[in-house]
Amino acid sequence: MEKGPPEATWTSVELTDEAIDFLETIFDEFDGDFDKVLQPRELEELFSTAPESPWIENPYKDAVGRNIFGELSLDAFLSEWALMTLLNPTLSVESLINIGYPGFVFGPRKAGKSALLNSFIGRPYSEAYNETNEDRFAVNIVDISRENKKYLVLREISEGGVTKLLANKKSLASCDIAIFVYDRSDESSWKASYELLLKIVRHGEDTGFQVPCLMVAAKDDKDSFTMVIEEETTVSQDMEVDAPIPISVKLGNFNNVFHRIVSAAEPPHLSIPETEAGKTHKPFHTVIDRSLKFVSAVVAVAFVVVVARKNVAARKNASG
Ligand SMILES: Nc1nc2c(ncn2[C@@H]2O[C@H](COP(=O)(O)OP(=O)(O)O)[C@@H](O)[C@H]2O)c(=O)[nH]1
Ligand SMILES: [Mg+2]
Repeated sequence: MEKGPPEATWTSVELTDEAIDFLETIFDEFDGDFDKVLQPRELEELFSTAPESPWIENPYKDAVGRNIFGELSLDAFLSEWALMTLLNPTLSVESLINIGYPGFVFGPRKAGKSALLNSFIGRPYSEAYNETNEDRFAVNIVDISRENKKYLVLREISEGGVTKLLANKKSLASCDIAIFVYDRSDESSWKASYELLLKIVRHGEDTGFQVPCLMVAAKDDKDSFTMVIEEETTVSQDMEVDAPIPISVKLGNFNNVFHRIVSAAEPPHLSIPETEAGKTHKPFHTVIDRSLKFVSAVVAVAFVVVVARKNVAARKNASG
């Protein structure tokens, strides 16, 4: 079979600005002394949550240029990802997954999803409502402890986007944590968010791709609707999901929400809710261990391909 140049296979995948930023953010974050190169020690730290650094052996060890101290520039760093993508896409995806957790943010219109994503990347709060019309990602680092940093990739899913998402049986395979946001002052927002939670939990029970879930009670600065606490308690008890986390982006009260999101995403998964039907239908629960291995065909592959393409562009520039 005739094989085209590797570039030909890479260019078929769409890339996003968020994806490009992702690996650059990683590089900068682990470049602790800001010298624009990653020392072997910094690289080791970067992969400290992976089973082992994927680049300590050949073909990766000698594949890219390093300076005399064995340090990697950003270009070399991106080139290693590109090579890994080419030679071993599975390893590439797994390596990316090991340093990040993808989470989906569900909730009805105006619940406060975008406000949550914006605050995650340090954007100021805005009173004005801007509808989110397309896929929106927000990526940042969450410090669990000094040694344990995790990349959390939040993806806002509009209420209308849920049906499309769930049309694919494996859509939740690329999700480590599902977050359900609602406006605590608005009963219909709460009801809609609860319906979404049920939908996702049922989908998980039907497909085997079960996801830990967290509920976020947004706009805690406003008066809650009367029944909210009672209903929240009932639901969290019935579904065996943690009590909703109250936050107010407006007042800057986050109640440790990002930390709690990452903790819930990390195995072992203690926050997987169950419907009544699910409880009586055990097999799915026991068989499927949604470990990180499955995760993120969508997000991670996008990232990987970005690097590959960036590298192609860089090489073209260099040779042209
Ligand atoms: N009072 C108050 N309003 C908020 C808060 N967070 C978001 N909002 C407002 O609620 C509206 C909808 O927020 P947005 O995040 O865009 O909702 P989304 O549709 O779920 O993405 C906007 O006008 C925000 O200013 C909050 O913590 N307190
Ligand atoms: Mg939005």
